[in-house]
Amino acid sequence: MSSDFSNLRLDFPVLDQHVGGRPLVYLDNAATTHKPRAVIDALARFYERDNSNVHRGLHALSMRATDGYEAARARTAKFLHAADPAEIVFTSGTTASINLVAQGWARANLRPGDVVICTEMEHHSNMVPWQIVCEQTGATLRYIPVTGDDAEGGLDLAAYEEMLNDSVKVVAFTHISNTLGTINPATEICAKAKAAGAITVVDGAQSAGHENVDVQAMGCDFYAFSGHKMAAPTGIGVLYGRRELLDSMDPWQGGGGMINIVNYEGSEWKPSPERFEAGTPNVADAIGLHAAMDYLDQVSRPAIGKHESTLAAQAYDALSQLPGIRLLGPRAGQPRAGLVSFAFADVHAHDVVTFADQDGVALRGGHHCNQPLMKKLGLPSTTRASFYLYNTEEDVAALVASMQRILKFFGA
Ligand code: 7TS
Repeated sequence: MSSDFSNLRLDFPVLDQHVGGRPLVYLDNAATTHKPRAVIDALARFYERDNSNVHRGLHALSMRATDGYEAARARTAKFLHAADPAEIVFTSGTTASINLVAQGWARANLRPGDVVICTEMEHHSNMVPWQIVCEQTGATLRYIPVTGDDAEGGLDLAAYEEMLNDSVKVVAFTHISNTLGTINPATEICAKAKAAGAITVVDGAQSAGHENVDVQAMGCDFYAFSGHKMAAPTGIGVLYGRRELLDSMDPWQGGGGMINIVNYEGSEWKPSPERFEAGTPNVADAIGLHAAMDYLDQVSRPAIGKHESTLAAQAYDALSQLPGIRLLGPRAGQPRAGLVSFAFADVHAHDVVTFADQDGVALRGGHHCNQPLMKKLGLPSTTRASFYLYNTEEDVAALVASMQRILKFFGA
């Protein structure tokens, strides 16, 4: 286990470049993270030696590809402390995983009068699928409010408790907010939902690669995440589902690989997880995900979370000194994940991001797929700096210097 973060940058080839004549300072990790050499090598090895379709051939390459794909599933179960690899469904990402629950479980189980609860801080990926399925079934969608003028109070858990009753069938919430940096009390939220008889769907897009996740200790029914936000390739994601629930669900998509028997009259499904993986799966990227999990655990996920939270807290403190700045999410000294979201009174986030790019600092500006929350907070957009294991205190200093230059330029 290594907790020396100063050299980890060297493991990421893409970071070895200049932007705007300066060494790249990549602070857009909540959108996507970079890939270490170990992951790039695992992908290249697969395509150079083992490339084949899975579960279909009895030839050597197909067997190797199948073994690699299933080993990735077993590794993912271990990564999440799931009881059984059959509880791991590979998808294309968090969005696909949540849609699978909405269309696979909720569409079949919701009735008019039922209630789905999500929160005001959800990414559109954990909001729109519930809007769609509520429209389809006649169920009602309610939101746990976010408190504080700058959303500094997080979720209103007292309001959540008041919302819970027999009609609530699903509670879907993000573990870590991609817009605020808030860390939600997932175990507590799941326990309360379970006591009310609702299933829980946790959006783990911003948590899976940043802290130890134990789905059994958390007590969730479903947990979704994307590989690309945790050092793995794009195009691969995971849905963890409790076996009993997955086995109760009909497939969402039909095709090859998910059936036991097909007749002209009808078909019989395989059990989970194959039931939910119609068509040729993303074998190479599952193998890349496996390599990413090994890499992250070699560094140590709790240490990664601590490192990036420390950098975010430093950024929060330094940025709060700047004139006309409004910082969102937890206040200084409160627990915060590895990102900071802020807005200047007189400079639009798109200008901030464009100017920062000239300094080699990559940021995200916009609504972060959280339009309703932005509207509630009275902001068109924010600028967001999000950290990962390869970022350093020097990156925080570069961010702050760039923001100072921009404010000066705009005479703010
Ligand atoms: N949920 C959360 C909390 C997210 O942050 C994101 C992506 C998603 C779901 C969707 O993940 P996908 O891999 O299926 O697209 N968040 C962001 C972001 O903050 N900036 O770009 C993408």
